[in-house]
Amino acid sequence: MQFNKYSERDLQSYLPRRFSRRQLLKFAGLSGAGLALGSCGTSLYAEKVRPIFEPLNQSIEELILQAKTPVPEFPISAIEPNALLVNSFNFTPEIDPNSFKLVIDGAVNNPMQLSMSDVRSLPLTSMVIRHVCVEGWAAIVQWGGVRLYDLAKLVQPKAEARYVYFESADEYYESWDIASALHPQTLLAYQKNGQTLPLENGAPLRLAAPIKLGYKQSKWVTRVTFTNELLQRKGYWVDDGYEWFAGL
Ligand SMILES: Nc1nc2c(c(=O)[nH]1)N[C@H]1C(S)=C(S)[C@@H](COP(=O)(O)O)O[C@H]1N2
Ligand SMILES: [Mo]
Repeated sequence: MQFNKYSERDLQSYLPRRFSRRQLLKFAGLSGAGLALGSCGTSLYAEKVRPIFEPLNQSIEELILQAKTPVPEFPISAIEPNALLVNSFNFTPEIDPNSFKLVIDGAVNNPMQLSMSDVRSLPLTSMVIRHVCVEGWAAIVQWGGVRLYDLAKLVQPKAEARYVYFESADEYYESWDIASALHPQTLLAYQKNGQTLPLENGAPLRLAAPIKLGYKQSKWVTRVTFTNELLQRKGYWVDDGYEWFAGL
């Protein structure tokens, strides 16, 4: 990982401002219109991560600029290991992490399917934040995972993308405004309190962010879809009258 000695900003100045679609496909180890990001687990790390140093298009960068202020995090010592209550409204899906593929599609230039090893090869972001459930409980939790922002840099949302939909394996679904989804503390987490994310908390991938209420934080996310418009189906609880934005 030779990238570590440079900041992301430094690196951007070394790279062309825009890759052509063909170049991007080449960097991602893709050919033609294929979707899978390198099916062999040993394909070059550097080639895979390179596109995330590519800036997003300007109109989306401007949109998310306002949402970039980080929420203060807690020290590791503040973690409340037993306070996070499992809150699952449907069944608990069984997902084999070895065959699992996260689909990212919709209003993006490079739709992709990522295996968990693809996801783990991207930079790991860790944060200790408070999870707040409208049912009257909260918990300080450490989450580790990939920033949605970093995934967005891989798939390159189109300039007109405004919302992000999350589909879950238990038929739960949610939609977020793109600024909140691409906030630096919005993760697709695969670790909880320093350990592999347990199945009941949404393994292999769940949303985690300090800027939204608990019901926005979908567990067992299988598909992330960028859209230009908010669809009629907005969210599992939202469609029942709960607030859509649900900011903290
Ligand atoms: N797919 C899915 N995601 C979900 C839920 C669910 O039932 N299914 N419950 C939501 C609610 S209301 C809360 S508070 C959190 C709870 O996360 P936890 O079970 O890991 O504590 O998950 C949210 N995400
Ligand atoms: Mo909740």
